[in-house]
Parts: sequence; structure tokens; C-alpha cells
Amino acid sequence: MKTEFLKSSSHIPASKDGAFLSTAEISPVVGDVLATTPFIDIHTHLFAPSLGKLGLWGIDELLTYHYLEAELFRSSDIAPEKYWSLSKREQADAIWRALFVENSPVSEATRGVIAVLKAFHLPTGNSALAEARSFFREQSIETHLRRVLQMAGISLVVMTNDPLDPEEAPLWLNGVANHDQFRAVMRLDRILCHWPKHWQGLGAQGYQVDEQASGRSVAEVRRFLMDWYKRMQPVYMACSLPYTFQYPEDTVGTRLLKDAVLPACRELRIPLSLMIGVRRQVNPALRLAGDAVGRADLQALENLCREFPDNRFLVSVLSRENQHELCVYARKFHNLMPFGCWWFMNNPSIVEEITRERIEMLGTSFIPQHSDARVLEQLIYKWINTRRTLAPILANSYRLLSEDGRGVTRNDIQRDVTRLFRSNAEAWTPLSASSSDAPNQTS
Ligand code: RAT
Ligand code: ZN
Repeated sequence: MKTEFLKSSSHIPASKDGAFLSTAEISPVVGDVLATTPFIDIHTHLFAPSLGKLGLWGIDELLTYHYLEAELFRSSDIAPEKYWSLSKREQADAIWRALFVENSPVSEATRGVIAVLKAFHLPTGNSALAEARSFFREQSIETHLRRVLQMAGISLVVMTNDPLDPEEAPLWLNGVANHDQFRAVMRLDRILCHWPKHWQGLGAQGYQVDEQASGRSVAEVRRFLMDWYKRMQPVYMACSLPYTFQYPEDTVGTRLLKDAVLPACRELRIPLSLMIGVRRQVNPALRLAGDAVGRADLQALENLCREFPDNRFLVSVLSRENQHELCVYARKFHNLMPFGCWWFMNNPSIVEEITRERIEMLGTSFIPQHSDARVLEQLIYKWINTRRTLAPILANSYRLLSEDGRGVTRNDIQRDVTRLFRSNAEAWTPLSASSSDAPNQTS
């Protein structure tokens, strides 16, 4: 599959796939392989069309992405309370004016919107908004979705699905149609991090739990996980953890992790994804944009990987200061898979630094990136950026290898890119298993 954007260079060497490449040939071949290999997006906040309104797409959603909302308040005098009282369209107008008209959209998140407009051959100047709105209004989601995935060079999108979300859970309980390009993930933040606020949600679904998670609660959480596994067929379970996360620790969340979640993951043979390092709501007035980052103590991860060798952990850390330690731990524990450059790390300068470090320390045994897209069309710019940033890093690795005496072929590069952006994820999760036999689902 060729992506529409990352057109292969016009100077792709004609050498055979198994022939050694000259130094000058390496870079265009790397670019071509990156452009033509469909990637798997291992973590997003997108939803399959059968989950209806939960799936966000179009220009007003792109403009009101919480990464841009955070930037709005730096370049406009609008007060957060005033902003939240506006309609979605008015919010998008305010962001467009402040970040795209009154200022140049040079930040990563603003530039992304421009890249999306360009991808659809829409105008990108000050008065672009009206035409963009009418373009998106004309799209029908099913065909638009396929087109966007094709343009982004993505074959499979992994969602984030919360079995205690009041909007989402009823949809699953009624049966959700499979989609060949989407896979589910069972997200457990409400259980592992916010039990006192959410244990009653399990109670409402018929599970006998209490606030202290005493008595039968742990077994009931386990039953809940198994029931939801049947319903969702998640490819992994997941939790975003604060920078203060510790293991072991005497808390309800830790007990549920140890005695319910980890045993369920073992039984189901799926990994647990831990995203570590959020400092929640440092500025609550900004809502979703109000979270920050803190440096985590990764000894918690060390303890988990050692104590649970039969569990596998997919891990992303939010603090730049934790990235090197994560690589060191991945060298020590083969049940640890670093993935992605998450949220505040997803900027080219930092992605470049982290990815070089990972290649130098882990070879190709990691998953370089996920998009974290919340709005469908973000896939386009986020994956353009990943391919653009990765190309010189990979080319440089092969140039050094070649200089050091090992010839590099196109086949080698293809095998490595496939491993980084597909096979590592496929080997760690049941991503490629057909979801058509999922029970309790309609197709
Ligand atoms: O990157 C984001 O959009 C964050 O708000 C979080 O959702 C984070 O990615 C998460 O999965 O918790
Ligand atoms: Zn996320």
C-alpha cells in the first residue's frame, strides 16, 4: 500500500532488493519503505463507526483538540469559563482566530491542522475555515474513514474503550459491530486509579463490590474483566498512571492490579499497557487540557516486571527524564515493550532524541510510535510527522552500519520497518486475530 502523501522519492535505486545499497542509496530506500509500509496504530482515542457519536472527525473537532485549547489560552485573552460556555463552532472560531490568523501556526499541533487541510487540497490561509467546513460536511463517515486510513498509511487502529464510561458502556452492552480496521482496548483507569469514585459503576452492572474492595470484590472485578473481555475482545488492557505510581504499595488500586488485572491478563494472554507520568489537573480550569507531567519512579516498573514474569507490559512514559531508564529496563526485562512518544513527548525534536536512544539501546525491539489521535484526520499529520522524523534516523543507523562493515539491503530495511511498526505489536497482542468470532457482537 502506498500512502497518498509520502510519495516515494523519484530516485529509488534500481538495485535488487537483496543487493547491498551504497551510502547514497540508503536514504531514498528508507524513505520509500517507510512510505509504502502500512503501520499499526497501537494507541488512539478514535472509535469504530459503530460506536457512533463517540468518534470525532472534521475541522471543528480538529481545532478544538485539547492540545490546541491549551495553546489558545497563551495567545488569547479569553477566559477558560468563557471559552467553555461557547458552542463547538464558536470555540473552533476562537482557536482559528488566535492561533491561525493572529499568529503563525508553527507549533506541532497547529501545524498538524494545516497539514490535514493541505492533504485534502483545501486552502490553508486565514480564510480557509469556511471551505474546510463545507468539505467536511459533505463527507460520509464510512468512506471518509477508509480514505483517511489509506492517506495515513495505517492498516489497523487500536481504540481506547472504557467499560465504565456512562456513554460508551451501554453501546457495548447492546452489541457493537466489528470493524476490520479497529481493535478494542479495555481501559481500566476508573478501576485502578479512581476506585472510590467508580466502584458503584460495577455494582450497577451487577457485580458485588464495595468501596474498600473487601470480601468478594476482587473476585468480582475479575469476573467483570472476563465478561468485558468476551464483549470487547480487547487486544490489551490499559491504564494511565500518575507520576506518583508505586509498586508495591498498600492501596486498593494496587491490590486490584495484583489480584485481579494481572491474573486476568495472564489467563487471557494479553499484555497490560501502563502509561506512566501524568500530573492530573494542575489547572482544572483547562479541563482535559489541564493535565501536566511529572517524573516517575520507574522502580515500580522494575518491581512489576520482575515479580510478574508471565505478564507482559507495554509501557510509555510521559516525562523526558524517564525515557533513558525505560530503555535500560527494557534491556533487563523481555516482558517489557516500550512504545510511543506520548503526548508532551510527541514533538519532532523529542521524538528524534527518544528514537535514537531506543535504536542504540534496543535495536528494533520496541514500538516507535502511536498517534494518540482523538480526531480521525489527526492520523494523517501525526503519521506524516512520524515517517518524516524517523526517515533520517533510520537512514543514519544504516549508514553507520554500512560504514562499520555490514552491507545493508532493501530487504533488511523492509524487515526492520515491518518489525518496528507492525510485527512487534502483532507479536505482543492478538491484533491480527480475526475479531469476527467475538462473542456478543453483531457484524
Ligand atoms: O494525549 C492525550 O490525548 C492525553 O489526553 C491522554 O488521553 C493520554 O493519551 C491517555 O491515553 O491517557
Ligand atoms: Zn492516549
